[in-house]
Amino acid sequence: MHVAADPYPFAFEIASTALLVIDMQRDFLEPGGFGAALGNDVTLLRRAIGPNQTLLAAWRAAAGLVIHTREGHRPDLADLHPAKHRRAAAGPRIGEAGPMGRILVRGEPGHDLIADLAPLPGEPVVDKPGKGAFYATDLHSILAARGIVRLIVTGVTTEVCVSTTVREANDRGYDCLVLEDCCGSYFPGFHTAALQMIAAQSGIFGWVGHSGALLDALGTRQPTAPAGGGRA
Ligand code: C5J
Repeated sequence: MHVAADPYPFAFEIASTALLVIDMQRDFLEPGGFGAALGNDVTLLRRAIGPNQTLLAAWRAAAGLVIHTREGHRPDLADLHPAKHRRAAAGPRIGEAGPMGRILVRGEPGHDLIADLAPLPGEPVVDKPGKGAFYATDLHSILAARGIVRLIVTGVTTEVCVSTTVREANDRGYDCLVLEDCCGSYFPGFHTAALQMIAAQSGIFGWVGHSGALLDALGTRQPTAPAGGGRA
């Protein structure tokens, strides 16, 4: 199977490819969460929800493996490096009380995945203390155990956790396709630049495409209604 992508079509088999949905958490996407408290416009991230829902439905229907990640820390913050803790001095810090519980702490409401993209039973959820999904997690083992060699990557934010994960995956030998409409950033310019960096130099970190092209490859894209509600 091939998906139209930049810099050239992405070849994959469903059985050896996982859909990796990065950090679609309430604290990043919901009004009143951590991201919003830092002054960010969460609508820039929420644009990715609908395309992810459509993609998840198609990928699940094709019996593809779905893995979700969440950025967060142990309640005792033992896995929070002081360097990470010190930053974001202008806003609420990790572990402090926020509108949806302690910020980016496992088990708190804000740490959870948004209801629109809730995992199904049996879909692995990887809790990660860092930006990259491979750092200090069992993601590599989960993928190896299932014979996964390619990743389709979506989620937030494009230039932070999506980008870091793709770079980590690249160095571990995975081919990654990042779907631009299924990712989001509080900074549109960073979103564009991060995607350009992935596909530049003949795909130095991977491929960039659109979910519509993947739906086409899976044969599940709905035909667009003719303009003006034309009749057949
Ligand atoms: C951030 C993330 N932006 N999931 N996390 O801190 O990209």
